[in-house]
Amino acid sequence: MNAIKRWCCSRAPLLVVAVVVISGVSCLVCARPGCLPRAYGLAPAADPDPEKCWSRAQCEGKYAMLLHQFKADKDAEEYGEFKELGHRNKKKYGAQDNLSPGFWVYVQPYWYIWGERTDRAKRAKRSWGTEQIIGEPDVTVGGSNGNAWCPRTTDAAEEWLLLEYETPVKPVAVLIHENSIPGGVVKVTAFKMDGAEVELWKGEDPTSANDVSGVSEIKTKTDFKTNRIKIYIDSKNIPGWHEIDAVGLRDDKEKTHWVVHAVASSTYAGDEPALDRAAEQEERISNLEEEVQTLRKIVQELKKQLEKKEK
Ligand SMILES: [Ca+2]
Repeated sequence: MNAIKRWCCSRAPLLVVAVVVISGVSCLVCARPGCLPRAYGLAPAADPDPEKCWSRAQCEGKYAMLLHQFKADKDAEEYGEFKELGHRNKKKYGAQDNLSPGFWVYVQPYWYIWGERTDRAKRAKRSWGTEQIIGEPDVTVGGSNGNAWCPRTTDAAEEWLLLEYETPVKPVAVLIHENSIPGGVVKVTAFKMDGAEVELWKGEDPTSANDVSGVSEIKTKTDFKTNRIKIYIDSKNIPGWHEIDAVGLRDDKEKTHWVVHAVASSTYAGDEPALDRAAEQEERISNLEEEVQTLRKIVQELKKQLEKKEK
């Protein structure tokens, strides 16, 4: 035992020096300090750039209107660093609840659930549908207009709009064009590129409920990029059919961006169309593929057991 202690004590300073040198050394390939210890499992891996993950998760523009994004580091063990899973209708997944049906894509360490496939035929615009909020304002006179979004009921439910913009920017203002019964907006949030929802503003709508119409300019200071904004409307407590024509996002270079995709809590145009047939078939095929893979594993396992018995 004493011999072991002597050996260890004589080499301990050398070991300490080695660990310090390795943990501080820059990798010869990527020149990042600490890369070498991570490669040997001595330090946790840094998360990849969330904006790059988001960009990859769109699958070269195939998917749009991000409904949910959440972290699931351990799923890399099953799916690797990238997996396009297809359409799924899972309301719950791990700690996540109330998930909407959509197209699932995994880019380590995030799951993305997209609401739309851009290669599908676009349906005709419905008056007061969510799609009426897309693009620049096109209601020129205050008052109810089918070129604006309107919720299903006057005052029966809390309403919200989730709006997607083409490019992530640092916003300095959100411009809400309220063409009929304004005054209902009570909160505006933005989603960071890692999926976190951040409150930008909360309070009384700058446009009065007594006005015919107006543009509520919500000024904000953010130190992060976003391409998704959520607007909350206190429809229950502020009576009337609130209509919104368009929502601009002014960036830190004073350029205003307009909505490219949108979903809402409800719409006066009626229910959102049921899952289209192509998505239904895609989901059935994906489920069958998973079942076939599971059956293959079971058959292989049974074969092995049989071979053992025959020997
Ligand atoms: Ca409009």
